[in-house]
Amino acid sequence: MQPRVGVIMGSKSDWPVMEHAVNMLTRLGVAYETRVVSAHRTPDLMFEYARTAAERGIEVIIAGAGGAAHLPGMVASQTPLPVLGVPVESKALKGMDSLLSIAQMPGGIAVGTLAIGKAGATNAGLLAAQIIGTHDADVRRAVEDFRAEQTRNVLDNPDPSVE
Ligand code: RP5
Repeated sequence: MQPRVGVIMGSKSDWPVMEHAVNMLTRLGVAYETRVVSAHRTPDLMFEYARTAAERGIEVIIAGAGGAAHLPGMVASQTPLPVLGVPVESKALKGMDSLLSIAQMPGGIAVGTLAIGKAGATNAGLLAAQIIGTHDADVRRAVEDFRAEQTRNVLDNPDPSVE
């Protein structure tokens, strides 16, 4: 299937977080590709990936990075596609560095910044599907079904002490 979401990350070490984005895309039936693309270790690859993503049929890019996390902003500067940034938790500063690096884009180049870590990666997958759902009824329905199921799960299990 033609990938519609590009899920990239600065290092293989980001995968345990970024796999949650992929899990959500899989659940919602959205085709994706995954790549390690580093802003500082493979800058040429990063530019090539960002510049060619749209013409390859990618519709949304999810970019995860930790520390001085310039990957999402640099990629956003080279593509008209929406870029969703996931701050990966860093050892030294617990991901606050990643969050601020990704969120504090100067006006003019947009990166949609999600929460630090697993929740952010999960929601990046969800938001990518919601963006695609604006023009794809099947994906929109999958998002609506997911949300309805989530609601049902809470309402069907009101007692927190019961497994
Ligand atoms: C960033 O540096 C990556 O996104 C990763 O979060 C962080 C550490 O990378 P490794 O040293 O674990 O490869 O580029």
